[in-house]
Amino acid sequence: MRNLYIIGGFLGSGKTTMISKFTKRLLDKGKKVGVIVNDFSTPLVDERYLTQLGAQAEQVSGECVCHTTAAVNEALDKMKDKNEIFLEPIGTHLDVASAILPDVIPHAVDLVVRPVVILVDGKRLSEILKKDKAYILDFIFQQLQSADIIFVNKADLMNTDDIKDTTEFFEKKKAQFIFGSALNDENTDELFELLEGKSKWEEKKVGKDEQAIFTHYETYVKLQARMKWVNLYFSIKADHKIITDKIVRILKEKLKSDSYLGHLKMMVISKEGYVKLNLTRWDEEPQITEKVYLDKGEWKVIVNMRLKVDENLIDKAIEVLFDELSIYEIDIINKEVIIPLLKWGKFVRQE
Ligand SMILES: Nc1nc2c(ncn2[C@@H]2O[C@H](COP(=O)(O)OP(=O)(O)OP(=O)(O)O)[C@@H](O)[C@H]2O)c(=O)[nH]1
Ligand SMILES: [Mg+2]
Repeated sequence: MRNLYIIGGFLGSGKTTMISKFTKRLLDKGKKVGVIVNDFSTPLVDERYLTQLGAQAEQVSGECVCHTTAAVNEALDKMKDKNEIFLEPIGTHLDVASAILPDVIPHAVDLVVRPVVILVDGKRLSEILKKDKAYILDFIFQQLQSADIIFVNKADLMNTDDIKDTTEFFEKKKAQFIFGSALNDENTDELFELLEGKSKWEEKKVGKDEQAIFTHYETYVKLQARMKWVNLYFSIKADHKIITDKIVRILKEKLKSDSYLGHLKMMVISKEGYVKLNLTRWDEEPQITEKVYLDKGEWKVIVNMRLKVDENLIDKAIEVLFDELSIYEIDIINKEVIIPLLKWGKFVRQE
């Protein structure tokens, strides 16, 4: 039997961090780990990072997994030899379990579906509850429909007021929830133990006669259309510290005042190592994971960014960025701005 763990949650809520922690534990126990990552385009920082850790990563790209169960089943077929399989849906997924499990369970009969975890960035939720970000709150509601377990992540960043506000929020929803921190391993042991149980979705014995449902189109469209997706991919000969500093500084400078950041992810990779950098709020310090043996050399740089912003502003920011980087030997492989829209139940790219 193979275990399937769905780890969902909004952009930057900590899905990849949580999956990487569990991946390391399971690899240490000699298990074979696979991860299905999902986003609109490639290459993906999350995929590269999880691969570096020793997991087999399969990408489902082009749309949310909640729209493309066939691609999920294909990815599962490629992981027949894996004991433990994680599925990380795109951060703007909706009710992912009800959207895919009725198709996945009859297809992959050797899978045990473990409790579906939906992560919520507790700090972001507290901020949203204070400000008027109803469209994101609507989205988080829909994501929580899938949850067997809600993990209120980033508890280390939350003050007493934040804890109080979010507790009231979840109590009103009559949802089961745990506070903790994927980064600092707070309550992750507890979560790991809970994952030994079975999902309510499996117990429902969903089968072929029950069609996968995809609800709340309007909420989905509204948020997808607002959160633009920016993908940059280039190679550059320079000091990796200079590259990462410049990229974050320029993007922050140009976008901070007129955008809402979902997540900025960056990975710079050479033959000798990598640097991964994440930012989920413009006013926080970037979180950096490093495994670098050499300071200089040629680096492949991947930037994945999701944010609510005017398109012209992104174009300008990218122009300035490449202008400043042009003093180094730089080869731009790909740059794209995607505005995911939903049309007749499918995403279309707006050119
Ligand atoms: N302070 C703090 N930061 C955390 C915690 N968990 C994750 N992070 C940070 O949050 C950022 C986003 O984490 P990811 O794991 O990449 O989030 P994600 O949900 O996979 O993001 P997307 O794939 O873009 O939707 C990273 O900088 C993490 O280091 C936590 O418990 N506390
Ligand atoms: Mg991720």
